[in-house]
Amino acid sequence: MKIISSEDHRKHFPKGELFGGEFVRPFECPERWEHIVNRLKVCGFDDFAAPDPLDWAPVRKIHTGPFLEFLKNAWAMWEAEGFNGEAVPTVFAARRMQQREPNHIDGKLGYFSMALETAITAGTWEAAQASAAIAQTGQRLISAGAQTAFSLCRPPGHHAASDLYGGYCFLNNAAIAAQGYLDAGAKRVAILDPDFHHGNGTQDIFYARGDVLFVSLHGDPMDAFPHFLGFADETGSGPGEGFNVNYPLPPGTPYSVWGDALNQGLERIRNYSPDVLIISLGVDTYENDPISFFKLKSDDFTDYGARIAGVGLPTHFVMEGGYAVEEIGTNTVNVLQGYLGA
Ligand code: SP5
Ligand code: ZN
Repeated sequence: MKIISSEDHRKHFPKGELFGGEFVRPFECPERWEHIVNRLKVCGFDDFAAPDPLDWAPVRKIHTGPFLEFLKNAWAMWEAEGFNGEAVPTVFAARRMQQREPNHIDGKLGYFSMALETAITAGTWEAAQASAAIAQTGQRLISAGAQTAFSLCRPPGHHAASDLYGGYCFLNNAAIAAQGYLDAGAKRVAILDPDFHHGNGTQDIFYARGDVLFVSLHGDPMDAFPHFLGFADETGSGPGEGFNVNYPLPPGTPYSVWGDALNQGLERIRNYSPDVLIISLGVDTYENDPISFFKLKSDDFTDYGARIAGVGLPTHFVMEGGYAVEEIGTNTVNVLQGYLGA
């Protein structure tokens, strides 16, 4: 299995994440990547490749022009204001307020974000572009005939919508890959999102489309981030009706229950008969994840990797979340090994 990866992720490493009313060291940190790479090497994965340059055409179909322009300029605008800290919003276009992009960076940050734990720093935009290129390079390999690939993306992507960042995400890597498959001739793409958090960005991007099926298993938004999307009655709209499937699950969910929802999701994917399956691979479902509440054990990741293989589709793994840093390598590579039958 080809692993697509780049050191450029290091350019995004904010000093602070707003958590419990304090700025703490971010849960989403560069060591996550290091632990995964180390574990891959220990387990004999040696087929590493650097990403190709980013192709902007699919990116522009997923994200709006003003949003891309904002991400490109945000840090320079923030610095020009003379602020000392990292770029974090303080004001939002909440209910009954205008949805118009302001001129001032304070307004822009609020206008384009869905959460304020995610700081923008000097290197954020470069790292986000590299992460999208990593997803896209995996897509090209599979579009050219490979059965599988692992895009080791960082920063992650599934909370990013067409014009929103947050939840540690800037560009929606999995959505950009999905668009790439369609542009390369695929008729139908399925995205399975087993990250602990609902993939609100991916859902929103494809909500009215029938050419991408989105299936997500996640902490019930009544109890878990992102809190405002991911309910079971969100089934798609217009031509996308029936092509959005959410499995919100309660605090303490063990693998026995999670695995039943996975089986249902995989059955839905089989019936859809897609050309390719993208896995938004977050491993924050792990029992010791510091910000999540499912109870999966390390061996469960191997088991569900095998279940994914059972669907028999070309499968593209795209890295999302997972914050139990010591175990992130084991849990991530277990999914890949389960898939490969190793
Ligand atoms: C890609 C991804 O996994 N993003 C997750 C972003 C979560 N950000 C906010 C988390 C707030 C968690 N509050 C947990 C309380 C634990 N007691
Ligand atoms: Zn997550």
